[in-house]
Parts: sequence; structure tokens; C-alpha cells
Amino acid sequence: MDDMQQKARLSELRQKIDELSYQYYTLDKPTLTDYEYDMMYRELETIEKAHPEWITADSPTQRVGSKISGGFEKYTHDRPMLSLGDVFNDGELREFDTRVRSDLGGEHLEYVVELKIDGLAVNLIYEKGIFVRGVTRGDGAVGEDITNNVRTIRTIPLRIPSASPHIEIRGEVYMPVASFEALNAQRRDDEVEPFANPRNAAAGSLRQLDPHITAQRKLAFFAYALGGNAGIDIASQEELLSDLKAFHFQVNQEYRKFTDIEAVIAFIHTWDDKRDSLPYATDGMVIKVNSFAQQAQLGNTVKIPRWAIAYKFPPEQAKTKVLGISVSLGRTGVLTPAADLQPVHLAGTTVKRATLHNEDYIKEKDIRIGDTVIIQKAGEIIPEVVRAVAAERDGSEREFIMPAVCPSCGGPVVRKEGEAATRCINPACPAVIGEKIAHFVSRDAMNIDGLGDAIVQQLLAHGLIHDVADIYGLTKDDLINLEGFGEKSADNLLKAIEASKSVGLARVLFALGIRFVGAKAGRVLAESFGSIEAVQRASVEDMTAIDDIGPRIADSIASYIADEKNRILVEKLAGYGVVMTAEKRQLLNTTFDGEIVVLTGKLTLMTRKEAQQAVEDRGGKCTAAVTKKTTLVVAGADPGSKYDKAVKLGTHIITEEEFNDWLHRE
Ligand code: 1X8
Repeated sequence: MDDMQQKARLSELRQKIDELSYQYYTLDKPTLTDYEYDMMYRELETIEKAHPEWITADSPTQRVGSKISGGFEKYTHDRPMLSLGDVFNDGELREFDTRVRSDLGGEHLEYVVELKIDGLAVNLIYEKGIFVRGVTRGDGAVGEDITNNVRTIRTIPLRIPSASPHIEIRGEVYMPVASFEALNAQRRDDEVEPFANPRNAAAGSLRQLDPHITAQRKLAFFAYALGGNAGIDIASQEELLSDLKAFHFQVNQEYRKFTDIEAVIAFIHTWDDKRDSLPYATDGMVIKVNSFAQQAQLGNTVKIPRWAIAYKFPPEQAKTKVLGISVSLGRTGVLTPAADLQPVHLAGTTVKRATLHNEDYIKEKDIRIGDTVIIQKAGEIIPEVVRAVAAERDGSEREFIMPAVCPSCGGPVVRKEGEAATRCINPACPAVIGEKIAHFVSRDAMNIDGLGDAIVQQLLAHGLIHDVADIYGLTKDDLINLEGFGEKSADNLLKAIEASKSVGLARVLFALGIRFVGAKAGRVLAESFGSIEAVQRASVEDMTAIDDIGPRIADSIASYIADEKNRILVEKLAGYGVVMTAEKRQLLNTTFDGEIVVLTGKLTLMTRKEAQQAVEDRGGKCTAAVTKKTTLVVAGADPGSKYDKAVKLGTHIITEEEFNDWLHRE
């Protein structure tokens, strides 16, 4: 293909990929297989690699950029991003309606009623149809420039069919409930504090300095407003929503139009229960005057529009009684207290238990057995006890005392100084082993289907297993004698167990349940070391030299390995034929072996991403900031403060040309 043909193909690929992404992410209706998509994406990457000068910011390959250093830049909105006034009941909404009607002098009036999404308001700026900037609401007047993070959100088009020199689209960035739950499950595995609700998770994800992290967070965006009228010929909110949809934005389709406030109120109440089954969190409804002319006539106050209002849903809380407090064990042996509740209806489900987190939480909140309490759903499956209603005590309430022995094995429990967690330290505790096995066989770990909790408890009770490795010694005879097993289910389970032997080192490392080693750390370690022996030989320094492996993880692995019992367990697994190797990432050569490289200034021979990849492919590591640890700085054109810092520290500095020469060394 000559250049012209290639350029045409490039443009065709971008269009096709954009369209497929739209079908997949925004409409949730994939039209091609992942494979076909991947092939097109790869072809586009190949053309762009050969012609980096053709890469533009709206190419689908440019969604994930490089890390920024320092903080986010401030950005002053052209027009302030107003917040909404709010009402909390039907009466207050009727008052709003009365005021609007009176201000409009009794004109005919329509309302558009939309769901209020519990996320973060963001302003998207497009110039001549190209996405150029994403800004948070901030205080309404000044927000933060989070362009690189916004770009990673797949439901935000990087290009829209508008020739306008400047158009602002406003809407809500949110995290779907399913993504939120998966993220929190991962965080609990990694022993990182889970997010309290999808909104906090979305906020935390947008504040990442590294867009790679944001890109993994599965955020989404609902468009619902324009920032200013942008010279577009749109007469109403209803029309705007339909135009936004035509621009390929995701527009929430639950909106309805009404002329009568009682009909609005009736519509709002259809969501009282239904909202809990939506795949995203909502905290109310937004009622807007439909006509833009009437909106203009009503105008804004300094802070809020006079033509719209938020009807806030009551918080998802309920009052009930604590019947008892029971303690359950996790796989790390931590005892977690939970309240057994008088069943109560909350947010679409019947709640019988609520977490109390730990001993200190119960003390701080002074929650007693027999107390009347307020519970709430924080977007989590398991609700929490918010507070006790002390006024409703009758004197029969009893204080909770953390058990001094493990409720499962009767062994001693300890609470270390400075820690909130109380742990069972018996390595043979059946509850802990049960949890360890449940983790070991789970989908992201060894993925052994058919080994549920009830079966594990039977196997433990019959003395057929004592640790995770014993799973591989199970025979058909062992299984068939258990309750609920037949010939076929025994065969299926044995097959699943056999298949799990070859899932590879990454999953094995995760499955072992080493503290702080989540699925991702498992993958990174497996790719870097290639075998369990190499991991066992590695020092803490060897491990922390790897991107994404910090001292907390490295120390935890070191202490795991130092424990004789664990070494025996690993040998036992290997003895059963569990594969403990992985494809190691192949280095091209060792030009940058051990180097900690900072790229600064404008690169002309390659993109920053390519330069970073080139360093990593040759054994080096790229970091964002120049520190004493930095061994090499590559300075492109007009380098800034990083260059000055490198000069001050006496760090080795090379030009982009020199860097390029290094890349072509053998
Ligand atoms: C905030 C929100 C609006 C809408 C949905 N969710 C929100 N969080 C909507 O209009 N559909 S409008 C809005 C605001 O103006 N501050």
C-alpha cells in the first residue's frame, strides 16, 4: 500500500473501531467478536507505528496516555457549572412548580424528568468535534483538568460530528454497580480499604495521576447538558437529549416528559423501589423545564438554576433491632463481628445481617446487643450498622465482648498492638482453612468449579483434606462417599481439579492467599520472575524494582517464603503437578538493565509511550519524577523542571538522539 492508501485505511479503521466501541460499550450490543476487533485494533497500531506523524489525539489508540506528575491543573469554566437546588418531598416539589408557573405568567409548560446519577459532574470540551479537555465541576467556577483520565472512559466519544469551534457537553461520570463490586472485591483481596460507595470509587478513580489505573476502573458517562448553548439550534431539553444520543453519547433513556406536576410526582414514586435494581447508583430525580426559551426566561441564581430542581431520594437506611452479634472468620484468620438483625426491608432486599467491621467500631459507636439501630446500604452487598438509637434502650441491652478464643476451633486469638483486627492463630483452624480453600478454588484463582463451601466442610470433617494441596490428592472414592455426590459430579469435580493444575504461576501466586498479593500482583510477579523458584530466590529489593510491586507486597512475600510450612506447601503442590511457571516477559536486550529512567521534554522520534516501552523492553524502568534514585534522564525538546532537577542532582542526561542510538545498540 502506498501512503495515500494507508492513510485511507487508517481513517477507515478508526471509524470502524469507534463504531464497534460504541456498539459494545455504549449500546452494550457487541456486533463483532473480540478477535475481529483486536485484529483491526492491531492493524491500526501497526500503521500508526510506521507513521507516528499520523497519530492524532482522537485515535482510539490514544485513550490511555502517560502518567502526569504533580497535581492536576486548574481550569476556569467558561460558564459556571451550577449545582441544583433540592427538594425532599412532594410538597416541596409542588412549591417549586407553583413558583415556576407564576414566574412564567401561567404559560403552557412541560417538564422533563431524568434520573439523578450519583457520580461526578464533568465538563467535556470539544473543539471542531475533537475532544480536547475534560474538567471536574470543582467549586462550580474552577475545576481540575482531568483530560487524560476522562479520555480512558470508553463511553465518551473522542470525536463528535460537530464543526463548532468550541462546544461543552456536561454529564455525570459514574461507576456501574457491577464494576464497583468487582473493584471492592479486588481491594479486599489486596487488603486495601474498599470504597464506601460507587460515587467515591468514581471520584478516586478520576483523581489518579496515572491514567492506566483510571482505564482499568470501568467508568462510564451519562451526558445530560450543554455548557452554554454553543450556537447550536436546539430548542429543548428533550431535543438536546436526542441530539446527544445522535452524537453517540450515552444518554439515560429513563427520562419522561410531563405537563402536570402530579404526573411528575407519580413518575418519581415509580422509582421508590425500582431504583435499587438499576445497574448504577441514583440519588434522586432531576426535574427540568423542557423549553430552552423558558429556561432562559427563568434564569439562574448565582448558584443554582431557577428552571430545574433535584428531588432527593431518602437515604437507604432502615431501623431495626440487633438480636445478637456473631463473629465469622476470614481466610487470614481475622474475626469479623456482624449484627444479626430482625429482618428489615432495605433498598429492595430483606436484610438480616450487617457488618460491624471490628471491635473498635462497636466500641466507638457503642452498639449493644438488643439495641435499636440504623443500618444503611453504602452500595455494598452487606449493609453496615451506622449508629445505635440510644433513646430506645430499656436497660436490657448487653455489651458485646470479643471472644477470647476462636469460635470455630477454640484456639487462642490475638490482637496485635496498633491493629484493629483480632485473629485466630491456629494454622489448623477448620474455618480458616475452609476460607483459604474457598479463595484457592475461586474463579480468579485456580478456578475449580464444584468445590463449594459445604463440600469443603465435609472434606475437612472427614479428614480428607488438611490444606489446599490435599485437593489434588482426592480420589473418586473419597468424593463418592460424601453426601450429595454422584458418579457424574465426582468425575466433573476431578476433571476441574486436574484442569486447574495448568492455570499457571500468576493464578497460583494469587491462590496461595499471600497477604496483599492480589490477582494483579500475581500476574506481575509471574511475568517478571517466570517461575516459583525465581520468586523464592528474589530479595525484597529484586521485587520492589518491579513496577506495581511496593515494599508492602514484597515484605509480605518474603515473610511467606521464609515460613517453612509455606515452602512445604508449595513443594507439595508442585509434587502433584501444579504448574508453577509462566511466560516471562522477553527482554530484547539489557541496554537499560537496572536503569531508572525519566523522560522529559518533547520527543520527536517516537511517542512517549513508545519510548517507555523501549526502555522496559531493554530491562529498564520509567518513572515520572526525577529523584536521587533516577539513573538516567532522556531530555527531548524544551525540557522543564525535571531537567533542571537532574542537572542539580548530577544525574546522567542524554538527548533524544542519543537515546535513539542506544535503542539500536545490540
Ligand atoms: C446533576 C445531575 C443531573 C442529571 C443527572 N445526574 C446528576 N447528578 C440530569 O440532568 N439528568 S443535572 C445536575 C446538575 O445540574 N448539577
